[in-house]
Amino acid sequence: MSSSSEPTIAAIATPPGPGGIGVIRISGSQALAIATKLFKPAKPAPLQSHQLTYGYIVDPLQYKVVDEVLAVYMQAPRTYTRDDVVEIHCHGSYLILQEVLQLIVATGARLADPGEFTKLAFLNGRIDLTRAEAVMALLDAKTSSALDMARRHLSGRLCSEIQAIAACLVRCRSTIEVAIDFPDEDVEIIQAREMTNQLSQQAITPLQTLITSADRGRLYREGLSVVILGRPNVGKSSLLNSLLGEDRAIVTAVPGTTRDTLEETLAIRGIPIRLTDTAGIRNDAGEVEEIGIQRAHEKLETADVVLLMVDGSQGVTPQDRHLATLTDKPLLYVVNKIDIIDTFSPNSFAAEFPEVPMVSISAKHGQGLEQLQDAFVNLVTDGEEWDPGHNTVPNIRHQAAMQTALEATHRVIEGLAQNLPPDLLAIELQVALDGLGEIIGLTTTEDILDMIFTQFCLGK
Ligand SMILES: Nc1nc2c(ncn2[C@@H]2O[C@H](COP(=O)(O)OP(=O)(O)OP(=O)(O)O)[C@@H](O)[C@H]2O)c(=O)[nH]1
Ligand SMILES: [Mg+2]
Repeated sequence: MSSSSEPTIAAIATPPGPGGIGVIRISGSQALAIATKLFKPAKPAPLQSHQLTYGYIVDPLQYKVVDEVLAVYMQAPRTYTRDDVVEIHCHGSYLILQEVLQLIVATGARLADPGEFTKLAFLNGRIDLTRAEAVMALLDAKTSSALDMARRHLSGRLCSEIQAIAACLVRCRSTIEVAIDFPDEDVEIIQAREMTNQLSQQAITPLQTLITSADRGRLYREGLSVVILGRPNVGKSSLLNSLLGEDRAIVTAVPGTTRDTLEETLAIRGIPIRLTDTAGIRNDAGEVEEIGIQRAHEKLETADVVLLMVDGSQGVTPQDRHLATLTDKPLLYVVNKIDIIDTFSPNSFAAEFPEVPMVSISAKHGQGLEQLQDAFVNLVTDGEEWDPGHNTVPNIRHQAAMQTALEATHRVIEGLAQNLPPDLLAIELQVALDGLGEIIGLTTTEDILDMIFTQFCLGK
């Protein structure tokens, strides 16, 4: 816990804009003293810890009631930061909140930096660094999968997995230190094979699983950019609309309807997607459409996956074949308008792009959309079953530190095989341990902490 010389900090903890309530949070040794000067309970009595009290915020210089509020004092250490905390629930008006915050600052608090409350929770030892990061991931989560991942970290799951790996490394290091201290012992202190097994099973394997999981997690957290590509009139905009479930893009029977790129976000089986509809690509387009086609080409550059659409009622044309050569991104081949084909024979289409997974749909009537989504997920996950709710998913920072730990552990195993002196093995083990320490915040530098916490929003 911070000493009384540490400043008491304050911030508005709710988002800007009108709302039912707006909460101001004060944390630090002066929190109660400041609140007592400004908050007047309706029934005069001292604030009781962890109890909500009804009253008023009164400007002490002007004897003016600024707002009718509820206040809660939470005595350290059972608080978010482990310091004394007071939260004042005002009316959710930005002007009122600003006024109250200014009074709090005039009474001795300092404005909190972004993420400073959570940073205190970390520095005061209430949560490890993975849990502090989970708070931000939780606030940031845009899909339920991202939320599941954040919840898992917040529950301390990643931290405990890392601690289990570290415990194995620490055990090995202790043995190695004995070998360093007693170099002349006859008995072989380091049982190389036994130690190699332990390191493989209890460090290498779990680290590899976590590192792979991080890649998958990024997919579910950050999502993919997907572009629908095709000749004019094949039904690209219709597909965008049916995936969105609303008439977002203009659809007409006139080729060249879409002249600009149009981007929308949605989720396919929990994967966030930025889906771009493009102008149909053809040679004899007018000036505006030509610019749209140029933009479509640009979009291809940044796409992660391309949905190559053809009009099934027209068969595959030379122009369709040309489009398939425009990109080297993973392709999903979408045969549209199967509702107006008398006898649809998938094989004749599948033969066109044999390497590319194919689905047949009717964008207009919503047929085949489930299969399209399945095929898409299959394509981007290499067909691997993966449930974001049941995997611990490190973020990119954790992943980099895990990679360091993994490589160092591999070097220990190589060193054991080559009978290297124990002090060299100890150094590598320490590198691995430092990597793990960085993840949970034991060996993290001030720069990295700053980088993490400044990404938070104010008041958190
Ligand atoms: N029968 C049938 N018609 C469809 C289907 N999908 C789209 N269409 C029709 O095909 C025409 C063109 O559809 P759009 O979605 O505008 O096609 P587009 O590829 O976006 O066309 P451009 O923007 O001109 O490149 C419209 O008349 C749609 O109603 C389908 O699955 N079946
Ligand atoms: Mg269109």
